[in-house]
Amino acid sequence: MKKFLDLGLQPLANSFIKKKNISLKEKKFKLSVGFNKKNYLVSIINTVSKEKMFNKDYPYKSSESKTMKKSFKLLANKIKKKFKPSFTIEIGSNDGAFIKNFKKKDVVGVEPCKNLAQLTKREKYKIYAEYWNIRLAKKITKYRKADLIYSANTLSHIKNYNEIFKAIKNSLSDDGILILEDPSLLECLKNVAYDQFYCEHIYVFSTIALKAILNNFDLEIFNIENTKTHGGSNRYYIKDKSNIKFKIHKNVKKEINKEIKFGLHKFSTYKNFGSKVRKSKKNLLNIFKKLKKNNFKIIGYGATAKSCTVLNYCGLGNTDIKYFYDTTTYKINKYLPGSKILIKEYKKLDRREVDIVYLGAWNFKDEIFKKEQSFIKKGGKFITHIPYPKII
Ligand code: JHZ
Repeated sequence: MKKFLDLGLQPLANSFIKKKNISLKEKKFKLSVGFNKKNYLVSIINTVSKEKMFNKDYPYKSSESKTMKKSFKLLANKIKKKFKPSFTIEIGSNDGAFIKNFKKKDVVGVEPCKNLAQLTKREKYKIYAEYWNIRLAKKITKYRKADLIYSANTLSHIKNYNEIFKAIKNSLSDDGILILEDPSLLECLKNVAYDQFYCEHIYVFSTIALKAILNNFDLEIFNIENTKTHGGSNRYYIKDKSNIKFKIHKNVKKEINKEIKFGLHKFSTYKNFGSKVRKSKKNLLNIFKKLKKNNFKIIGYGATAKSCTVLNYCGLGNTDIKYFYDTTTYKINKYLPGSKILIKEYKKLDRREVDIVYLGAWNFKDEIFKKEQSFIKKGGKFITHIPYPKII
């Protein structure tokens, strides 16, 4: 593994601080990112144990955004129509945003964050509040194998992918398929979205890396869709090599060619990305410096895990951004890790109170701009660092 990016010392991205703990010393971890030239995998170098990150206090809920809820619903309907699965497993079911679109008897969820698992269990869905592994997979599929395994934004969080894919392979029926969805490394590099790297995101996958890993399990990608979610993701349709029901779509080759053309197989591409990230930091800090000189009132929008990386890497704090708005109940009245910026309950942006807003949730820019039309019409502005720092 060859390092190409050093993002400094970072707290756990979702460890929001309670007021009573604000003066306690936070645990911080080295965050650097490397490239494995054997299988093209990009991953963070020092990982934190899963128990520290995914436990009963996990704050992130997929249903918090209209865009996500809608996209899960559309996908579930498409899958039901196209593949007609009689038994579906979701790995990382979060608060149920995806599985709630299925009949209770046809689906089970796996969600180790007990607070989230509880939300879906309450609605009588079958949820295993455990980490996905071979033992659990055997338990779930003892009487029937899965026609479909779905997992979005989860496998990139799990260090031991060998165990994960073995468990998946053992759980699929003969014609069964796996659908994976995770941020695209190509989009991450194109957008200089270095904030896709934080403690939880152990991997940001490329197609070429995933292909190399899947090959070890006789699994293969048979189709790929590029989606807009989370700043540009790929949805991979995967099957066992022995499964001849599905032909390999030309999209797969197309995506691989795009990645090779961009240079995702070469270390020099990542080195170049590293320089772009350092430049991005410098330019973002310059923007804040200028705005502060003019006494503009700046707040943040969306206390994302991603913003934890940006704020801590750039050294931005509560003298730069007064507070953040976020709709997630669990985050409200807590402080962002590291930067210690207060998170307030969301209310519509008011031009009389705010001049400029840092987009922590830049991936929901369209949804947010739609919601904040009146602020924008009255001259309110946003700061984003994607694809380069600017005021919009
Ligand atoms: P969002 C999380 O990352 C963590 P984050 C995790 N590791 C992962 O992989 C991705 O999700 C998928 C708020 N918001 O989705 C809600 C508003 O306040 O970009 C959320 O707190 N108002 C599992 O945290 C945050 O922004 C709004 O109008 O980087 C969005 O977080 C909208 C749209 C969102 O993921």
